[in-house]
Amino acid sequence: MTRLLSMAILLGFASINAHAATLPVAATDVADSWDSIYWFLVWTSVVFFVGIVAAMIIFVVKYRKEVHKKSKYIEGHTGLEIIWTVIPSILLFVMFGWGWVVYKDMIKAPSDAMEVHVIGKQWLWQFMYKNGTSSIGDLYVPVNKPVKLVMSSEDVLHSFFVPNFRVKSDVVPGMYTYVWFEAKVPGIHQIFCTEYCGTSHSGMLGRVIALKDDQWKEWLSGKKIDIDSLPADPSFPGFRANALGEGLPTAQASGSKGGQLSLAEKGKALTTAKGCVACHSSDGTKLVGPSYKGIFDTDVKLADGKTVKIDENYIRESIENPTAKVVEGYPPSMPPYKGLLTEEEIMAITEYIKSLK
Ligand code: HEC
Ligand SMILES: [Cu+2]
Repeated sequence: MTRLLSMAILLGFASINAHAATLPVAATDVADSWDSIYWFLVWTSVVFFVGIVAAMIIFVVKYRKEVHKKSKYIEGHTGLEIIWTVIPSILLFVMFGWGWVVYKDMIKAPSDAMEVHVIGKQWLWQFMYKNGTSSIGDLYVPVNKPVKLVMSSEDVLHSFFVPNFRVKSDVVPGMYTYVWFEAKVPGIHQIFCTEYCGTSHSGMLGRVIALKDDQWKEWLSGKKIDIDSLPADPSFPGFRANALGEGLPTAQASGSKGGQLSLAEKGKALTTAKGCVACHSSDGTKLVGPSYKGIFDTDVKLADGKTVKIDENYIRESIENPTAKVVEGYPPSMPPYKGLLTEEEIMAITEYIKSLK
């Protein structure tokens, strides 16, 4: 019997060790925090598992039928009841509180975070940087700088996941979701799509290329970086950028070509091309509609008396479905642009409005 028990325990430890070997590199501070919680949960479970199974086996042997024909009837035991209520409650509160604190860290991007726009589509990741550069499959970021991703999908539900960073978020058509991280390990980090999104879902791979600051700036200004010379992601050595990526216009900056418009400049051009300028000014002047100037990140009063914060999702909704939230003092006369602008165009216009401080 003891042999069986020790074998079970050994097996338990063996599987835990095997798991430790497969936890991906922790390349952000949040990853370290999640790992601590993870190990706390694992070891709490091990202690309870071993304790409960051991007690069970001991009782089965000690109180077997040959020794105790009839069990004693126990009325209740206040001390025991308090113990088995208080200890698990404390443990649950610790798990909840600790998880909550780390979750808040993971969700709330620092205000100085560098923004990159992400579009998920069947079956690749497209990244758009403020200066107008874009890349497919590979996301270039500087190390030791907070980076905030503003993400949307052009078709179906996707989910953006970087295991080494321990951050993940669904990427949803028709709205923006966010993820932020601060990479502290330079090199390649695998990106997965973790929401089944069709035939080639498993090929919807990508890589975060975390570069030292000066190298990152070089890349942004158009210099080619030899990614293949960087060491492969040690956590996912078998994976590549994008199984379908060959033949795609890959991921290099074009900043040096000159004449490249920044994302905000593209947005500005679009507001002319799409006729927005007929009703909206960029200098604070009231036309048919409110001016774009300085509206981002402020509160706006609506015709129905409610107040909402102007963020990316509000701007998107105002463009695609203007009557959903009508600004106080203005007629609901803006035509809906749903389906008339691509995901990229909406992002560029949003960047333009954000840039008008
Ligand atoms: C025919 C005039 C007209 C055109 C064209 C127009 N809008 Fe509007 N827009 C308005 C009016 C009026 C409002 C205020 C009422 C409302 O919220 O619907 C508004 C509201 C907005 C808001 C919310 C502003 C705030 O302060 O809360 C945004 C953002 C916006 N429009 C963007 C655009 C963009 C981008 C385009 C072009 C693709 C565009 N609009 C084209 C008339 C127009
Ligand atoms: Cu996907």
